[in-house]
Amino acid sequence: MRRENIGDISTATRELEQQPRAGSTSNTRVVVTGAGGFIGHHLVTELKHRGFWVRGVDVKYPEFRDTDADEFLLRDLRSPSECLEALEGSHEAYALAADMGGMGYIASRDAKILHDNALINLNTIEAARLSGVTRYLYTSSACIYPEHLQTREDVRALKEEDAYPACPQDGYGWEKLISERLCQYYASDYGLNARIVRFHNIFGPLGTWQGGREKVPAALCRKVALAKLTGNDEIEIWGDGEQTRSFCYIADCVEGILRLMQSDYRAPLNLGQDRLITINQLADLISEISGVTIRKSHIPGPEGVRGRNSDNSRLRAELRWEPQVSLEDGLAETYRWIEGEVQEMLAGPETDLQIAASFTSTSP
Ligand code: NAD
Ligand code: GDC
Repeated sequence: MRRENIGDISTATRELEQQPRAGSTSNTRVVVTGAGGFIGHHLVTELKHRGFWVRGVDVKYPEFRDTDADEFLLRDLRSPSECLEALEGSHEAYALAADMGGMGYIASRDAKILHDNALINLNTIEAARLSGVTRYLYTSSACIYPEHLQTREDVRALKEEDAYPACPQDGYGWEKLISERLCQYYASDYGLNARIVRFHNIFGPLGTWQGGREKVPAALCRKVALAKLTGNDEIEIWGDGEQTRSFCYIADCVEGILRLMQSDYRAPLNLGQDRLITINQLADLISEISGVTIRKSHIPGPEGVRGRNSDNSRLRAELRWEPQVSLEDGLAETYRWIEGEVQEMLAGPETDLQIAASFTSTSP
């Protein structure tokens, strides 16, 4: 069953909050902030599989599936008092809430993103300290790495120590870097047992695939699916498509988060794949999976860094593990889900068709 997005929190929507349910085998009470979002939703599901009692917190319910959380609180974490309610009584906290999106979103909202995400993280970590949380995991980003190390397609993979001297990407990256420092200061000054993970472009089913926040794997799956289902074989790609990235499947992301939380490793750690590919190659892979031939049209758009890859040496050394799912397998799952969503949209009312038509020009 789908839930509607809930933008603002009202008394009425709070009454929808779910009651605790049976099925927890661990006494550990875990809070996941951003549990209405892509990674948070999958993380909640996996924590439940592993027997934890889980509270999800977000300003909205998950968009595509019901949550598996025992309790789901609609709270705005920019508010200190709502953060205290969110963290109250918890033992472990995963801090995922953020105003975030792909390049089409973060490239043009520096002030709002830095302001809102700083409030979220300042309030969340303080509430965790006051609530006596024993383990805390903060989700940072590859966007904290200096832009001048990411100017070529054949970029050297980024090691954790490359973060300094700092010159992060956009207001989004600056906030992530300062919130990393915040975790480290809370650890040294207050003894907070904190972990910091730096994600590199995570993708998979149940992630945002339209509306402006989607990252390139979902955007290209949507465009290829539209090409297949409408017969218009042209898809638009921002830039010349020779920019490079690595992409990590959601199941690996969740596994990595849980391994890091269980470990004793406290410094920032990359979590991503280390296979570098161009955006044009990514489009070709998705086209192959879909079974439809596409024509690429390169148009101006926000490109971000020219190349970015994850150096996984420290990840392998510290967690004795690295992401396992191939890009092909991950994309096949993701494409299948997005094609189903697009199909549903095309079968929907006229307004949805108008949205679909607008996707033929996607430059923001
Ligand atoms: P997402 O946008 O799907 O989820 C973030 C959630 O935070 C959303 O559901 C949103 O409603 C919630 N949120 C925003 N403002 C809030 C507020 N004021 N109070 C409560 N909740 C609020 O993003 P995601 O892909 O699931 O990312 C999760 C975390 O990982 C984020 O911190 C993000 O910056 C980080 N990250 C993700 C990626 C990626 O590739 N997905 C890469 C690097 C870092
Ligand atoms: O949006 P993104 O996936 O974010 O874009 C990757 C590259 O794909 C960019 O160069 C972009 O121009 C190109 N691209 C081509 N066509 C399209 O239709 C499209 N849509 C999108 N979205 N991109 C297109 C991300 C941040 C995240 C997060 C991760 C960490 O940057 O936006 O918030 O923190 O990095 O890895 P990307 O990889 O630049």
